[in-house]
Amino acid sequence: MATMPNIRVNQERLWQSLMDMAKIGATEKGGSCRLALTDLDKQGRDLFVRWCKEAGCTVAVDRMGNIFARRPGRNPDLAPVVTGSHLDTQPTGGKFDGVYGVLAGLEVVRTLNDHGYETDAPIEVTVWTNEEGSRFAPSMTASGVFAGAYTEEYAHAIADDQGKTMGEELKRIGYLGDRPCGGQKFRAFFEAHIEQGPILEAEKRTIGVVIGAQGQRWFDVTITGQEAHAGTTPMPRRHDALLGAARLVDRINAIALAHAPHGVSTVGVLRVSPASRNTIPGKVHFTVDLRHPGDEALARMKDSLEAALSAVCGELGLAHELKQVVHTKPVVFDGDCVDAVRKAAGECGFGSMEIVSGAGHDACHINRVAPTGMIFVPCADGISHNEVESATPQDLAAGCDVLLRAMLERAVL
Ligand code: HGY
Ligand code: MN
Ligand code: MN
Repeated sequence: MATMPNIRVNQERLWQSLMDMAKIGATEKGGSCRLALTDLDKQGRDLFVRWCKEAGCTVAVDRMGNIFARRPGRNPDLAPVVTGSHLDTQPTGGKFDGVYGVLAGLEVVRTLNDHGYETDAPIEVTVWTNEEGSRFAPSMTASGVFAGAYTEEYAHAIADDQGKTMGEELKRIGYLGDRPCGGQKFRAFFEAHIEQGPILEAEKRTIGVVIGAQGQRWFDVTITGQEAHAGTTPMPRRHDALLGAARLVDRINAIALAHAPHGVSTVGVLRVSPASRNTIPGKVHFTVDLRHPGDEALARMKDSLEAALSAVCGELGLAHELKQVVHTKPVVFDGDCVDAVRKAAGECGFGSMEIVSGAGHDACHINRVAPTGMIFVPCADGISHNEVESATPQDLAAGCDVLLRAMLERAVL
């Protein structure tokens, strides 16, 4: 390939775009709340599309609302080198989870424009719909459809707690595109993201060369007991669904500890009915998120969950229903893309280390259909999915410089 230009991104412009995007869905504690396919998600999307058009990109939207902003290259017949992430957030999310990967891609385009630098392959920046999986489960839905993990029909029919479906909401906010979701070839896909954990900060490294991501299994659990009077029902006669759920939450925590140091488990949602202070809870619904870098260990954790459900519900005379929502196997990213990230970090003079992602990312699905790599930068105290989530302008720019070089490695022949 031609010699790599020594161009660096504009740190202030990247930071300002992040702060401007953060004004949409800003929360009182300094975070972001733009749940997938809400009006606030639409506002964020519209701002991104406007910025891309101002940067000379053409913009396409597919049937899952994924956005593709394209900067032309010398040869339009070459498949694009693509980067991107997500704009939807957790309910108490931060300013950087997902957004950084999208706006780092835009900064790459803006920087190439500043220098009038023409690539051979086109460059594209994508926004993947519903990465978080908070309003609509599972997570990484639209990148999953793009990669063939889910059908469009399945994804369009996913409903939120109010019964609104993804298909209806895509149409309502004007992002039900006509391009089919999937089938487009990528020369390579890179995703920049904050680490969302404590490792890079603890090891004092600026760049995470992401070699893969751990597997995850999500479940919905329903425990059914018997509603009864809180005052008249003797303790031995009770079938208290919430007592069963409480014991299970502790057992689910113990399952992760039994698979230390890598196993993790979380009960994130728990709903009690009828939720009246003087009626013994008859029904409890809760979610389970199990993760492990090894798929066999993850399967054993699932087996332990099933055993705990039978044991606890048997003791208390409760019924239970376990539904697996998603099983995402551990991912190993493309060796050439990983090498491109490592090489770019070295050329930029940043300290780097290999790392396996604890979080799921759209890149995990795209890795099934295109050579894929990821770039991590540190976040303060490793905290994410929290309004205090923060990162430094310097680290964010460093990750973006590495992204630029890794992309040019594949876009310039
Ligand atoms: O759950 C995850 O790992 C990601 O934040 N959606
Ligand atoms: Mn994310
Ligand atoms: Mn997230």
